[in-house]
Amino acid sequence: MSALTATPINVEQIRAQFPVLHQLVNGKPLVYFDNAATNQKPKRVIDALAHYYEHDNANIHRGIHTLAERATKAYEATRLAMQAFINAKHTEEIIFTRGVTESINLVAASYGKAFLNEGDEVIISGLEHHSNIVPWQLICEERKAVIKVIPVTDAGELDMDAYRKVLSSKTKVVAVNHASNSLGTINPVKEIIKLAHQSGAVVLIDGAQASAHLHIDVQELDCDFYCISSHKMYGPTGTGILYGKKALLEKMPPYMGGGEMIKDVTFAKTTYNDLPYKFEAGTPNIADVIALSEAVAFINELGKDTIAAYEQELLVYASEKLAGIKGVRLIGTAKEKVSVQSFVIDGIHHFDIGQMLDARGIAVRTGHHCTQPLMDRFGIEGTVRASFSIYNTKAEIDQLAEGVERIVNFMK
Ligand code: C6P
Repeated sequence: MSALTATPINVEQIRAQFPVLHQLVNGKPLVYFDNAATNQKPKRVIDALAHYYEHDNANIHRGIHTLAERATKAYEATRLAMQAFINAKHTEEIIFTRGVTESINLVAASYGKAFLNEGDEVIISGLEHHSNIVPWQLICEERKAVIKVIPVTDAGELDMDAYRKVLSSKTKVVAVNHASNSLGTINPVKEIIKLAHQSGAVVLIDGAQASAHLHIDVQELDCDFYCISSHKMYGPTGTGILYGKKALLEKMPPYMGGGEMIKDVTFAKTTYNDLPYKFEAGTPNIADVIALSEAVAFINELGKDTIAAYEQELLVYASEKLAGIKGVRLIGTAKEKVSVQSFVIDGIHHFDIGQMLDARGIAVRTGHHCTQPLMDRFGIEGTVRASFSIYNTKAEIDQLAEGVERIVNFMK
């Protein structure tokens, strides 16, 4: 794991900003370790939602009245904030979507329709979430293109030699995640992108598990598309972005038709709006987009290095504690990881472990985590997954370890 230098954090001060953390669950103080599914929201994000509905609620880009102008300005301010967050070159490269799932579907459907042909190949990896598998299956079936998969090693890393071998002039798209939701593996995306470009393919990066933890610089990465969900980076659910290189987005056909994405409509012919509006049909999720600005500010004020350094400390502590419990087998032991640790206990079903932990107020995710092919790769049905955030503590990890140990002893 990488050594990071960062300012020490005051975790109690951070926890104080998250109202949801201060409650009892099943009579015990909540320990929230399901951050990879969705992380919790600081009060400033919740306040921004309420403020919008109490003061500014109006449709955007349409009205000339004051409220409409205020709402439009705040909505577009988030576009600028997201542009800076990922260092995109042009503002119109930021398209608001419902999140990563919709962003990937948009690219697969639109880019795929325009540029995939019979016999072309799309490379994904064995670490992908279903959201980065199924949209490609849908379009490949339609366009008679073929999916190829980069295999995963026992540690949960991508087999880069196999990737080099599978790349060819037939490869048109490479779509991989920046970090795995089930195992936490950080993928060598810069290298993946460079190799894909040498073969003439475009690259989509699923950044669902990266945006709250890792620096993202789309110009430095040189990726063609990058997808983010707001709710995994302290923002509201139901929104996120697709970043796409302007030159590519301009060539792609619209994904959805409706208001806002048009210039002129007649029954004979419709002309489409400029970027980014060409891909933003209908009234968007205005309030949530506006509140996302506050999530970006929260992350920026703490600093990604500080967040990553603290979360790495938690990850190492948790992995060592869990590995020390008799019967616990860690799944996902890559060298570079975000703060996610999956494990299984042979002979005890992951659902039972999850339920027993919940009885102690500890929230973890259990199951296949929408990565069934990855579970098949490890010959398991699912795992227990604990994922850590900036507001978690080592004392909470001690409670998790104690809970797991008791479950092991109880079920013996
Ligand atoms: N993973 C998890 O518990 P949406 O639902 O569109 O915001 O994100 C989908 C998605 C895509 N890629 C990766 C790598 C993801 O982790 C997720 C969401 C959650 O792991 C819910 S299944």
